[in-house]
Amino acid sequence: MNSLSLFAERIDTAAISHTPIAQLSLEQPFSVDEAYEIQRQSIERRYARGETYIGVKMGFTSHAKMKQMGVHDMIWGRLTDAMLIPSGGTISLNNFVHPRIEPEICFLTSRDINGPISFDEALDYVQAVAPALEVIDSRYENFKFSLEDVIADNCSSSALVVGDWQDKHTDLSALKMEVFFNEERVQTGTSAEILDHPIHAFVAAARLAHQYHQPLPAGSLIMAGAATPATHLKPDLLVKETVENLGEVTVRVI
Ligand code: OOG
Ligand code: MG
Repeated sequence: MNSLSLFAERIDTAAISHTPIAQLSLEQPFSVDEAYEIQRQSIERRYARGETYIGVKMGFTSHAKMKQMGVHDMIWGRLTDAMLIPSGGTISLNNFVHPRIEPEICFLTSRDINGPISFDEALDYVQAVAPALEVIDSRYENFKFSLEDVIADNCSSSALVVGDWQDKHTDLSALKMEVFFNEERVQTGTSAEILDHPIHAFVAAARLAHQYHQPLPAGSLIMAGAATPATHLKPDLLVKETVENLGEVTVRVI
């Protein structure tokens, strides 16, 4: 096994045992491309256990997130069926290390995407759009990482909750997005924070997936990235996200 596969195994073990590890890049530096290879191999291990691909997520598509985490480049990660929680479902903090939650918008693709697409073409590839919550959970101690570390860690992906699908023609340019913990508002933002328009995140996902040879078949979910900083989860919460004109999505935390 080379060091990239060893790192993939360590990230995977940290994720399934909910046990944080030291930053891999401090042990041995690696490039962004090598980080994506570690990510790919760590997700292959999940596929080998029976999980299946459902789509991809974008990260650091808003200044709020980049500022919160001190990282300044867009990243993308892979989503599997084991991460998908039904809206209104429940998650247990026992299955995470130090999870945080963030408000997102999710796209469902209507056709295979086989290469870069433009902003104007993007809607042709969208079937529907939905409000979504992402639960991120870094496998690194203290949620601290470099750009390469977080990419290797599948961009902290751990769970997502997607609401009801809505009309893809909904104007997504400036929708109010809010997160509530037991009816108390904890985050407010707008979809404009996501690269000025969430469709730009969809376009970026098409470009990056192509660059890293990740197919995007019809029916893929594409998470556009958070509009606000992420908020730490705690037990006994009903978390709700509302997105203007798209409705709401909830998850219970025990
Ligand atoms: C990395 C994941 C970033 C987003 O929506 O910006 C992300 C992290 O913050 O741990 O999912
Ligand atoms: Mg996110």
